[in-house]
This record gives sequence, structure tokens and C-alpha cells, in this order.
Amino acid sequence: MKIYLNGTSPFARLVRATALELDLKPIELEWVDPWSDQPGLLAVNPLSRVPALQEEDGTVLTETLLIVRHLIESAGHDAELRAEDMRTISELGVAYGMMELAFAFTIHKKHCGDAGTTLQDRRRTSLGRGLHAMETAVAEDSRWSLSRLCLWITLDYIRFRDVTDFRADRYPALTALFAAHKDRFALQKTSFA
Ligand SMILES: N[C@@H](CCC(=O)N[C@@H](CS)C(=O)NCC(=O)O)C(=O)O
Repeated sequence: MKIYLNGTSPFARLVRATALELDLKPIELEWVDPWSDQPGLLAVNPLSRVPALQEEDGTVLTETLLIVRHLIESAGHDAELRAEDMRTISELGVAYGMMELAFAFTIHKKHCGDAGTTLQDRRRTSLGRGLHAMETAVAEDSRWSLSRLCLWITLDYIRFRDVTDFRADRYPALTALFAAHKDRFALQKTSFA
């Protein structure tokens, strides 16, 4: 198996971290720049996006959550990820949506600077609501799961790209979750670069 990825994609990090959490046999890493339409990436994904996963038989999967689902199915177990749990699946939708918002905010800022404030403000407001919802959920139950893995990477991406103010006094449960898992092998090994 081979993953096409780059070092700053939160989506690719979620795929790679999931594989590590599942203790899958090492997956070949193909580092690419999705923004420059490289022929090698275009050959597997006409949309020139990462992550893309290529199986031994040549089959290619794209879209993070589809790849993650496939990895969990092929592992035959989900370790601590609780991927079958409805609460995890429900929360994963919000955590993944927050990842999309943080990424869209970053790319918009990179390409359009300060233009489009209405859209950017809306993204930040939605992200803030997501953070509050996750703060409540984590305060109720702080167990690790696939949604928490996605949430952790999103929080780290928000920090990495300075997307929005993430104050410890405002989000104590999220801050505690972030600190509790920062040394996790799957997260250490995949840090943004
Ligand atoms: N919905 C996709 C998002 C993937 C995505 O947007 N990847 C970015 C990197 S973080 C990318 O490759 N962008 C290049 C482009 O859009 O041209 C997923 O879940 O995998």
C-alpha cells in the first residue's frame, strides 16, 4: 500500500495516523505537492489532491473518510478507535467538518489575503461553534476514538496555521485532551512539517 501525501495536509495526517493507530504494516509514503499538478499524483487522482491510497493491485481510494474506513476494514479490528460506535461516527462528522473549515480558511487566506471576509468570518464562527460542541462532548467523556483522533489533528492544525484563538481557559476539556495525547506515537510520528 502507498499513500500520496504532503507534510501539511491535516487530511493526509488523519489517514496516516489511523494506519499507525491500527498498527498496520508499514505503508509506503509518496511525498507530493498536490498544488503543482504533478504527473505522478494526477496518474492516481485526477483531482490532484492528497491523500490518495493506492492498493497493491493498483486500486486507488481518495477522500479521507473513505480511506480511513477501508483501513479499519482491512485491519479487521479498530484498536481503541471505536469506529463502530454511533457516538464516534456522529462526532466524526463534526470533527472532520471542522478540519475542512480550518483548511478552507487557511487556503483562502493564502490565496486571497484579506479579501472575502464575510466567508472567512462565517468559517471562523462555525469553527467556534464546533469547538464549543466538542468541548462539551469531551468534558462528558474523554475517551480516545477515531473522532478524537480527527479532533486532535484539527486542533493541532488550528494551532499550526493560527486559524483562530484557542484559549485554554475557554476550552479546558479540549486543552486537557490535547495535552493527554500529544505524545501518542501516531501523532508524534506524523507531526506537521
Ligand atoms: N475532502 C478531501 C480533501 C482533501 C484536500 O483538500 N486535500 C488538499 C491538501 S490538504 C489538497 O490536496 N489540495 C490540492 C488542491 O485542491 O488542488 C479529503 O477528505 O480527502
